[in-house]
Amino acid sequence: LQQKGCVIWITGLSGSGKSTVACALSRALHARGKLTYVLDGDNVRHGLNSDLSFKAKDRAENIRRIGEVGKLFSDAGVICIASLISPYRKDRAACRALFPEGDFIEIFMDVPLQICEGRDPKGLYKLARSGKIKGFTGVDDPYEPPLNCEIVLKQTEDDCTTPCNMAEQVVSYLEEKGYL
Ligand code: GGZ
Repeated sequence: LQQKGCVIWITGLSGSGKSTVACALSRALHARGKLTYVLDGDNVRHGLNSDLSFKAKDRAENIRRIGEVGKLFSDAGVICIASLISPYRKDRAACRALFPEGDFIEIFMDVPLQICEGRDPKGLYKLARSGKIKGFTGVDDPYEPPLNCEIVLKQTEDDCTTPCNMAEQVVSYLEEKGYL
């Protein structure tokens, strides 16, 4: 097999830019001739995981299934990019445990809630604040940031880091680690 697979697991709040970075990263890797597949929480919830709610137990199952599917891709030599909120440390740790050392690369979108909420592309924070959505991550449901992840992609009010810049940071990491 020419390509070594892995899972790049992007965790962070709704609106933190996970899907955008996943997409930019996928393009950057294609440009280098690599096979990738993006598993996006929001998309997978329309199909494979359409039976799952946002209660803690169902979020855990969402993450478990995406981890298992990611492992199948990784075993096939594909670079799988999983982007989902995955708010609980123990669920992410359980996913990590499925992979050989080094093949689970956790990325934290370190973006303040205020920025995510300011973006609110689907108006979900607004609905959550007005009580129309219950158990929304960051509003009335917890988000546990990683304590020890491979990459932190930080965004603050006054910086102009783009999703492409962020994707390039990840590409450099993958080069360093021999995945490219
Ligand atoms: C968090 C929610 C919720 C609640 C709907 N909490 O930013 P989005 O809108 O487009 O993507 C979010 C998506 C979260 O799905 P995940 O599979 O990534 O979540 S988890 O890993 O926690 O299982 C958000 C939308 O669904 N959404 N209700 N209550 N996000």
